[in-house]
Amino acid sequence: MSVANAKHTVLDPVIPYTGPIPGGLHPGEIIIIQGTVPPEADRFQVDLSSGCSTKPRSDVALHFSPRFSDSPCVVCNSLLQEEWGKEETLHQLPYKRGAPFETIILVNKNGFKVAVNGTHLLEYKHRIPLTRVDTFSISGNVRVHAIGYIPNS
Ligand code: 9QG
Repeated sequence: MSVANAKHTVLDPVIPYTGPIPGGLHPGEIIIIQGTVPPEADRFQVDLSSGCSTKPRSDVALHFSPRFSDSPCVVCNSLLQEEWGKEETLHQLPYKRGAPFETIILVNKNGFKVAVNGTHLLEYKHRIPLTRVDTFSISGNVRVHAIGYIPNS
């Protein structure tokens, strides 16, 4: 699977980036993010949201946040009516400061599956119906070369 398979790609976006997910998200679809972590990175985050409002802030179905300082981890959560839910923290970090990465978010009926550099990392059960998710954002300490949307066959 690569961005070459993508139906829609966004190249070298300025960070922070927010844009529509073409056609919304359906089971079997994949979002690929190719980027590089800057050498001094503290954290970055990918958000799959319901709209792009900032005030009030849109609900976030998947907040995926790799953190590099102190105890490296990946935190996932959802934002509902401007309140964060319970964090799901994985004390494992496949990203490296200064290194390129490829992250794949696979959309399933029951949740999101995330793989980094070809290895499964985590699964996050849906807390917000997929039908509400239409916006992709990436922000924080990250450089992004390409975002690709691969439809379900
Ligand atoms: O810290 O944790 C995820 O549970 C919060 C952070 C928040 C999220 C949240 O401040 O930060 O990571 O989108 C946000 O508001 C980001 C930048 C308990």
